[in-house]
Amino acid sequence: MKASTAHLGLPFFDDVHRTLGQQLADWVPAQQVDESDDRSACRQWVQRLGDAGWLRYCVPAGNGGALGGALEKLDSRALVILRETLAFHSPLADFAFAMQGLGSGAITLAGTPEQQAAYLPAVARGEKIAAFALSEPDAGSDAGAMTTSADQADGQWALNGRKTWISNGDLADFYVTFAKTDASAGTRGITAFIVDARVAGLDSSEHIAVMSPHPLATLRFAHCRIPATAQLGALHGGFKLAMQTLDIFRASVAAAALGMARRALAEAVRFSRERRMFGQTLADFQLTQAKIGEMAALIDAAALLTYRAAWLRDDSEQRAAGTRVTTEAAMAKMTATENAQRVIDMALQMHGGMGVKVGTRIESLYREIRSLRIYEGATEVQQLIIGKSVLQS
Ligand code: COS
Repeated sequence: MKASTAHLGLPFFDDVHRTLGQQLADWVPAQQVDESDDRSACRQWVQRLGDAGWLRYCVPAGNGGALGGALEKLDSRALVILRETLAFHSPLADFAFAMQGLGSGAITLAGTPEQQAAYLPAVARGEKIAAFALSEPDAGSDAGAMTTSADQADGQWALNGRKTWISNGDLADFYVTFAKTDASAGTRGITAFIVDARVAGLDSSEHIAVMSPHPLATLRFAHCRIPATAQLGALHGGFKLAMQTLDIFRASVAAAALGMARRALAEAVRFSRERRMFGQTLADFQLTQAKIGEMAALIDAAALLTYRAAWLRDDSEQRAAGTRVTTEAAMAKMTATENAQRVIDMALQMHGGMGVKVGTRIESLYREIRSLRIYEGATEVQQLIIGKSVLQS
C-alpha cells in the first residue's frame, strides 16, 4: 500500500519538501525488512536509510546534511514528512530514523565543530547509531529531578547513576547523556555529555521488553570516566539543551502518529469496501460512513497542527533565531498522538475479529501507537506546557 501524498500540496511546504515526500513514498514500499527481531531490524533500517540518503535530513548541511541554503539547519518540515511516511509503512523504520535525529540533535544544536565533525557525518551515513539519555527511574516527566551525577576529576568527568527507557540502549554507538553537575541547582545544574558506548564503567546490558518491541535498555554508570572534551554545550546548560532538542522532535512524534493514523484509515477504507454483510458492503452502512468521516477529520486536525509546528520552527529559525515554538510543538504532539489512538481504535473496531488477530496491521498499530502518548513528554506534560503558556500570555 502506497502512502497518499495529497497533503504535500498544502502551503506549509516548499517544492523541496514535495520532491522529498514523493521520492520517499516510492522508496519505502519497496523495502522488505524482517522485523521479527527488533534489534537486528533496527540496525538494518539504519543501514538502509543511511545508504539511501534519508538520514542526511537528521543533520545540518555542513556535516553531511541534505539541505543547504536557507534550510541548512535541521528542517522540521522534512523531518515531519519523513517520519509520517516511514511510520505509514513501518513504525520501526520511523523509530530508527527518529533516533538518529533525536540522539544527535543536541550535537547539531550545541556541539563544537570538532564534535559535530566526529559524530554527525557518521550519523547521516548510518555508520554510528545515536541515542538520547535523559529519563531516570525517578525522573521521567520531572526531568529536572534527575540524580545521575557528573563530577570533575583529574581533568576528566566521572559519571555515576542510572538512565532508563533509553531508546537504542545497548545498540547505540554513543549516548547524549544529561547529568547533574550541581546537585543543588535543579534544572540549572544539568550538563550534557557525549558518551561513547564502549567506555569502561557503562553497562547497557539490561534490556526492557515493551508491548511493541523496539530496542530499549537501562544504562548504569559506575565511575564511568569520559574526557573533558565530551562535555556538550555550556556547563549547566543541559536542561535547556534537552528541551530545545525536544522542541524539534516533539513535532516529529506528532508526524509519526499521523502516519500510523493515516495507515489505519487506509486499512479501514479498504476493509470496509471489501467486507460484505447483510447484502451490502460495510462501506454502504451509514454507521461506517460516519466513523470514516470522524477518522478523516481527526487526522486532518492533527496534520494541520503538526505542519504548523514544523513550519513555524523553520520560519522562526530563518527570521529570528531563538524564537521558541514549544507550545505549538506541544499542541501538535498531544493532539496527533491522542487522535491517532482514537482513529486506530475505530479502525480496529471496524475490522471486528480480524482487528485483534495477531499479525494483522491493525493489531500491530494498536500496540505501536500507545507509547507515543507517553514518550518525549506524556500528554499530561504537553497539557501543562500549553496551559502555562496560555496563562502567561
Ligand atoms: N527551550 C528552552 N528553554 C526551556 C524550554 C525550552 N523548550 N523549556 C524550559 N526551558 C527553560 C526555562 O526557561 C527555565 O529556564 P530558567 O532556569 O532560566 O528560568 C528552565 O528551562 C526550567 O524550566 P521550567 O521551570 O519550565 O522546568 P520544569 O522543571 O517545570 O519542567 C517540563 C518543565 C515538565 C515541561 C519539563 O520537565 C519536561 O518537558 N518534561 C518532560 C521530559 C520529557 O519529555 N521526557 C522524555 C524524555 S525523551 S523519551
